[in-house]
Amino acid sequence: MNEFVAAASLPARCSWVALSSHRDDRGALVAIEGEADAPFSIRRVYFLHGTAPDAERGFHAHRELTQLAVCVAGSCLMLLDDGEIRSIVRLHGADRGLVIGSMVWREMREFSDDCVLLVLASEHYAEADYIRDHARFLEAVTESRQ
Ligand code: T46
Repeated sequence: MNEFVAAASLPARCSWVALSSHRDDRGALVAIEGEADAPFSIRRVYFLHGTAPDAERGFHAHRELTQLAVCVAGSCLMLLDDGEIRSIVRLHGADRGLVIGSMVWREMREFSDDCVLLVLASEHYAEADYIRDHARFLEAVTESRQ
């Protein structure tokens, strides 16, 4: 993945969210509230961990789902593609989240050994919401613009 990392422009329906870290001499605490930090009501939480450094994940878009991804430990790269803008961003730091809206293709690579990627989701898990074929994704994006 040799494309520009931390591209200036994100695809539509994607944005960074700054998360407040409550730090004192005991350490740090980061809270994420639905309909505030996350721009949706949180219906599901999952996290990726123990990912092999050469593993590639994602390779899909969601028809309806919006998510907020926070790399609470380590780092990984995420490619985002809305059919018009294609960006690669590095996720790292528990004080910054990435909102990934509907109809955004994502691919994840270059997980650090210690990477823990926390994801808050707007809906329960539904395989029917996934588009796992990139050509079909581009067709659906084109149709939605007509
Ligand atoms: C996404 C990226 C960032 C469940 O049973 N429940 C769940 O909530 C999820 C997310 C997954 N699963 C099962 C389905 C598969 O058997 O866990 C297995 C791995 O899921 P998947 O191959 O979709 O994992 P990733 O890392 O490719 O994608 C995941 C999310 O599925 C996806 O929504 O945006 O992380």
